[in-house]
Amino acid sequence: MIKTDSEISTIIEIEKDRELRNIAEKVFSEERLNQEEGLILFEKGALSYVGTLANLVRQRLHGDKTYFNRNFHIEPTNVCVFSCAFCSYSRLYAHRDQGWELSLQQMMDIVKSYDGKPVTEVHIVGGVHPKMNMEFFMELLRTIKSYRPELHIKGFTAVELDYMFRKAKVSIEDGMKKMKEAGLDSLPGGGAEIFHPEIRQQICADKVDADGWLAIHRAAHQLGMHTNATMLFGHIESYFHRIDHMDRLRSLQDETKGFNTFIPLKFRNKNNDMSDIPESTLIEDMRLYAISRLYLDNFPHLKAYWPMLGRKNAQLSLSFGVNDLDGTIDDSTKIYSMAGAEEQHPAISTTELVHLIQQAGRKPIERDTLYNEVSIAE
Ligand code: V47
Ligand code: SF4
Repeated sequence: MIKTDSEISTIIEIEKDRELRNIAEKVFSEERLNQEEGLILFEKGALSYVGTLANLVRQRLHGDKTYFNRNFHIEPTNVCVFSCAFCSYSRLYAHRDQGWELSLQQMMDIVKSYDGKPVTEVHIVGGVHPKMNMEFFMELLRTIKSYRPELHIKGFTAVELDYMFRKAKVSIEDGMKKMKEAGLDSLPGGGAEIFHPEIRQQICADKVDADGWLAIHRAAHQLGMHTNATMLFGHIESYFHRIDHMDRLRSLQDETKGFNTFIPLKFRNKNNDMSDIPESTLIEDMRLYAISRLYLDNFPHLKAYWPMLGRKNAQLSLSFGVNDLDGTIDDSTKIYSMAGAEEQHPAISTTELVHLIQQAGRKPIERDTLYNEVSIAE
């Protein structure tokens, strides 16, 4: 239900903390929050307070609309040259016998298994395999496009692309151009983790750094492609590192306007080198969604990735600023189940996703990757 201006004024007035009241006034009058204010929200903002404000912003941007799409994943390999401490999924090249490597034919068999099904997007993401080079992936892109031209290909994190471009000795700009020409439509948001070097050095020191990640997304935006951005939260980062991360994204978005969606990813602690770190609480998770909705004022969409968060918590996040529940992924996406996510067999039917959204009092809208409405589910 939309709150009236006077109801919101009341919420502000009963807050005793002057700094929090000032922030609410700014949100109310659509003014941008600065880094200090973002930190204040993390340090002092009660869930109910930040949630009410975030819900106001979500309502202003999207009304009752909550989006989902129909997609499927291809994970070409889990062999990876990198060894991120939080990763439960990858196998080093030396242990590749314990992992998987799909051939072009096997990946096309996955695409063909969706013949006649109304999917609009394929999301391609995996480990960074030293032998799967740019040529190999351009061939995959061309083959998918010639088989099913209307299927949107969202593929390859900035980490995968950075490695491919370096190996092929092409500049970021030329590499992106070539991938686009081969059929790549947009980039997923993975690989961002936490940008600040104090944390990045500890959790994923050997892969592309913040500037490299941002440069790849900038190059994609300059070619007219849209991309997403993630943040891996709830491990060793502090509130300061979260705000720093979001601030770097907000600055690039001011420059290019190429980001569609921000996707916070809750750190899951099973089967990885950070298993001793307890997972964040549901209250902290919801506060993070709300504060990111307030801080990232130039990001149109905020997505809860339900295979990682669990479907019930994803449903709850719709009251804390989230307006997108990702897709009806009906394959076995392994990166999350291996890290201990609630959803061990991530499959959800469109009917179930529509119900989840309706139960939260919202209007489910099927979208394509670029948020064009496909149909309005009743
Ligand atoms: O970058 C790895 C994360 C990401 C763990 O753009 C983990 O639409 C939690 O980015 N606990 C890759 N997270 C996936 C990704 C993504 C997912 C869904 C939609 C989109 C999109 C992008 O997975 C990695 C990393 O941050 N991850 N291990 C873990 N233990
Ligand atoms: Fe490799 Fe990605 Fe896992 Fe890091 S998170 S080890 S880059 S698969």
